[in-house]
Order: sequence, then C-alpha cells, then structure tokens
Amino acid sequence: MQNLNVGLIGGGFMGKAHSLAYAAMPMFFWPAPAMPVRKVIAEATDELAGEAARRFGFENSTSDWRSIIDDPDIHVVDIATPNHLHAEIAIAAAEAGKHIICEKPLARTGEESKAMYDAVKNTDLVHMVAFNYRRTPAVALAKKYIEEGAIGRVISFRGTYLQDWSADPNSPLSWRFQKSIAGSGALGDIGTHVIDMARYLVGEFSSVNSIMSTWIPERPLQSGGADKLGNVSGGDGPRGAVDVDDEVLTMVKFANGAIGSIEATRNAHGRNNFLTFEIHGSEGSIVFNYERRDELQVAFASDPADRKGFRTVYTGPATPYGEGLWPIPALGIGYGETKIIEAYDFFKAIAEGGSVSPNFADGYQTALIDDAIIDSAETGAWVDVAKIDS
Ligand code: NAI
Ligand code: SOE
Repeated sequence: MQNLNVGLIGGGFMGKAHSLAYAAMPMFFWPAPAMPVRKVIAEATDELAGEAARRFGFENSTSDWRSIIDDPDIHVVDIATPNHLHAEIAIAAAEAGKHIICEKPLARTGEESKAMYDAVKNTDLVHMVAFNYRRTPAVALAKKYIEEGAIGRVISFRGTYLQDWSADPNSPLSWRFQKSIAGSGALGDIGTHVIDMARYLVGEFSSVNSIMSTWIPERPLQSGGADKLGNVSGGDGPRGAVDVDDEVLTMVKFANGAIGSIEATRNAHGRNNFLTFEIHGSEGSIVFNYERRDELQVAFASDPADRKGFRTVYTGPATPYGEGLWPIPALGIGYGETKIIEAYDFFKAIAEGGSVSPNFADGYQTALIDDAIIDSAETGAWVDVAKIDS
C-alpha cells in the first residue's frame, strides 16, 4: 500500500471536508487503496496556513501554493480555493505531473474549464472534479436501479437545489457573489451539483431554456476571507453590487429524448440543503432528497394494484459503498461520508492506474451546460449545448 503525499490548497469549508476525508478514508475502506499523507496545506497568509496545518493535521504549511507545485515529494494537488484560482493551479499542477482533485465548479467559464481539460487530457494523471453528492450511497443506488432497468426507460428528471443562506440582504458580499471570483451565482455554485446528478443518472444535455434572477442586487462589502455562508451580518457599512444570479430555472431536453427541469436558489427561506430529484421511467419512479440522504423512495409499475406506491429503501451494507460504511442500514450517512467515498474512489484510481468520474471532462461539459443556460437566460431562446471535443 503506497503513501501518497497531498498538497491541499485552501483551508476553508472544503479544506476541512477534504482533510477529514483523508484522515478517515482508510478507517472506512480497509485495506485502503493508498494512504493519503497530509503533507502540506496552503492558505492565503502564513498565519492562516499555520493554523490550518495544526487544525487539519498537515505536516507543513505555506502561503505560496506554487511551492506545492514545485515540490517533487507531492503526488496529489487538492484545489479547495474559491473558483477563480482553480484553472491557474490545476494547469500548473498538471504541467508538474501531479494528480489533481479540484472542487466544483471546475472553473468560472467553459473557456477556463477547457484549458484545464486540455492540460490533463493527454496525460496519465488522475483528475477529478468534486461533485461529491453523486457519491451519496442513495444516489449511487438510484444509478444502479436505472442501469438495471428497474424503472424502464427514463422519461423525465426534476431536480432542485434550494438553500436559504443568502436570503438575508445583510449577509456580506463574499466571493460567491462576485462574478470575477465565482463565475456565476446559484448556477455554478449549486445548480452544477444538480446538472452533475442529471448527467450521471439520465445522460447528456441537448438543449436548455432558462431564466435567471438576482433578487438582492447589493450587499455589505467584505474584503477577502472565507465565505461564512450567511452566518455573519455584513453590518451597516458600504455596499457593493452583486453581479451574479441568485436563482436559476431551466428546462432541459436530454440527448436520449428525456425531458427535465432544474431549479437552484440560495434565497429560499426554510430550505437548507434541499438537493432533490424525482425521476420517472416507463416502469417506475425514483425520488431522492439529500436532507433525508439515507433514504431512496422507489415505486414500480409492476407492483400489484393494491400495493402500488412509493416505498423507502434505507442504504446500508447491501447498497453501494456499503462494504466500507456503517454496518446497519440508516445508522446515518453524513456530508463527511460523501467526501470519504470521493477520496476512496480518487485514490483507488491513482493506485490502480485508472481514471475516475466525474473528471475534468465532466467538469468541462458541465461548464458548457452552464454557458448555454446563461446564454438562454439572456436571449430567452432554447440554446443547444455544445459538446466537448474529447
Ligand atoms: P471558503 O471561503 O470557506 O474557503 C476558501 C479558502 O481559500 C479561504 O480560507 C481562503 O483564505 C483560501 N484562499 C484564498 N486564496 C488563497 C490562496 N491564494 N492560497 C491558498 N488559500 C487561499 O470556501 P469553500 O466553501 O471552502 O469553497 C472552496 C471551493 O469549494 C469552491 O470552489 C466551492 O465552490 C467549493 N465547494 C464545494 C462544496 C461541495 O459540496 N463539493 C461545498 C463548498 C464549497
Ligand atoms: C454554498 O451554496 C455551498 O457551500 C456550495 O458551495 C456547495 O457546493 C454545496 O455543496 C453546499 O452549499
């Protein structure tokens, strides 16, 4: 079992989640495909980096992420910074021959995502974009049912990602509300998770027709720092313009003939991490709600008439990733487990010399879908989704 040295860049919310996953992955999946070694963590300043190293169990710290790229002892570069840094770091890491896991969205635009994909596509490097929700065991179970034909031909997909952390107009103008850093708003931040689910479970998008709105056009200024996700007030000081979307709705035509809809907002009072989908097939239906992530609701057309209706399957040892997780169904899958499973699949691909998905090709295709949604929202027309040149 090889040790693989990780250089993690960004010690905020995702720095915490990825550090937890590296520590815990071998505890869950044993024998582990490889042992992640928390070698060095980069943050914006020396002080933040030192604190992050102590907190998250890294041997070393730096305020210069380029020193991680230049370090021949680093095998894996993990990008957990705000979105504007993803492309520059990933391209440098690929040129230095490092395996890369990059947080979602892959980058701010399709063009930036293409540059990242071009940097890895003719290499043997393992590259992954961290759409972790498809690794919720119940979502992997939905995929299994669909592949086995349990619900027949998929005809429709309804997906939502509704949160309320940005509904307060006094929550600050963090990096997530700035196009120059984030690329887009609810679309890139959470809509992409639903797009990833839809591509995973249904297939490629053919065209979209979309609406986007910005409900809170200005917010109290915040200079730098981690995004506190609505958990602090920006106060009464000067305000700056929000130049990204707060909400996006889109209709979808899939290449295989299925149809669907996707909604994303961070301004839905009462919704927390309401990431859901309902899929209808010719022989049954599947429903998932991340807020009840141990459960998958399924209904089958073949059930006797007096037993028809949704039943609840709880994920556990008999369902995907059950060999590494908790030994009794419904003991509880958490956000951390999705990241632990993600780390397991990523390190397995490196150890076995294979590949993993979603990878940079998936991240780039998702970015092209985002571009088409933005284009459609501006013109009001149906827009064909460009296909990546693989
Ligand atoms: P955050 O705001 O909590 O943390 C970002 C950290 O990056 C901050 O601590 C900041 O100081 C640091 N940073 C900024 N510039 C840096 C530099 N030059 N060098 C090193 N560190 C630097 O942001 P969060 O929520 O952790 O988001 C990071 C990325 O992860 C984003 O791309 C976001 O979209 C994605 N994300 C993904 C989630 C998922 O479920 N897969 C959940 C949350 C975020
Ligand atoms: C904020 O909307 C956020 O942290 C997103 O950035 C993540 O991708 C999502 O998983 C949780 O919410």
